[in-house]
Amino acid sequence: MNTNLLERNKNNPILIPDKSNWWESKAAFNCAILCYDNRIHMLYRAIGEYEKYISRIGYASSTDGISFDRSKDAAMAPEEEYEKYGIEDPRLVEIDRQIFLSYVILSDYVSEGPTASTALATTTDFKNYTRLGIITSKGSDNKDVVLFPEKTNPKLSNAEEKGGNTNKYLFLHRPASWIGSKFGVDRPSIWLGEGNSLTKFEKHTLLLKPEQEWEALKIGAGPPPVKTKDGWLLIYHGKDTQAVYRAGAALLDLKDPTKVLGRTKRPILEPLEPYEKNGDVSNVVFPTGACTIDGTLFVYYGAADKVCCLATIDLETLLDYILDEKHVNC
Ligand code: BMA
Repeated sequence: MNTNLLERNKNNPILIPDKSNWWESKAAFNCAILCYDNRIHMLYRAIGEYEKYISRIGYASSTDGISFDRSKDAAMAPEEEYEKYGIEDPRLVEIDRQIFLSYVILSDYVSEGPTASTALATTTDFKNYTRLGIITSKGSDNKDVVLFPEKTNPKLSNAEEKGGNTNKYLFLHRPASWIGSKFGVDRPSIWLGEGNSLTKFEKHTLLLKPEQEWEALKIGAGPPPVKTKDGWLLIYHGKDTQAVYRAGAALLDLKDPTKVLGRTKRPILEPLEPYEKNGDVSNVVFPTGACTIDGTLFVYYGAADKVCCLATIDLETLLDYILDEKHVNC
């Protein structure tokens, strides 16, 4: 396996639990990233107790993408009734100069094996957050939801709407209950949804399903797709039968993101380092944030559900690799 395609930052982990701050004293992981107004903003999942395992969201920011200054208070804590079992795994995106975060909410305590839904919020200052409600369909047990940073008109809309502004909001999601013959897939897969509003996605296309052994149980989107000259770059995770989480990458057509241009057969990152192999959930690399700085792709990931880490790669190199992999597949 080519597990060293991404290069780990030598300062890893770049963010660890803060024992002096109760709400993030046990774990600080799975961070969202957004480059916005010359700063790199981070929202991360934080745990302060293991009894109920209720997640909150912390905020930190940086000028170099490596050293982060964190805020003392949680950026978001459960407030709404639907958030009462915790708010997890934020993903940040900017659409038309507006900042949005999607985040996971649960139907019960973690110990009870809850189902998941995904909610949306917006902020202008990373201090105040306006809740926009739940955006996944009822009963779909749905997480790993990421919004595209631009409205687009995928081919699947063309037949229906001709003329006018037909651009749609797009998101990727992973409805765990959408399996069986009706859905054409036997394991939780990544779907592309489109909608006229950010809170209602109506039309869905199956995009990627588990194919390799390292993806055997399920796959899910990582950070929101990154726009590149060759297509939308998607970093995603796969879980295998031994519960190991690894990262892979795919490239989607810019104009019609339902079209997959290439996909890595082998993981581009897998648990190797002690901070990835041992933690609250061992053997996990879980990418949730990305940004490009001077041609280098920064991929942020949670390691072992404990800490936040960074790995980088020259963007061109990764794009070439994904397209090469595709050729190998042919
Ligand atoms: C997923 C999510 C992530 C977590 C990962 C590994 O289902 O719950 O928050 O990092 O499992 O435990």
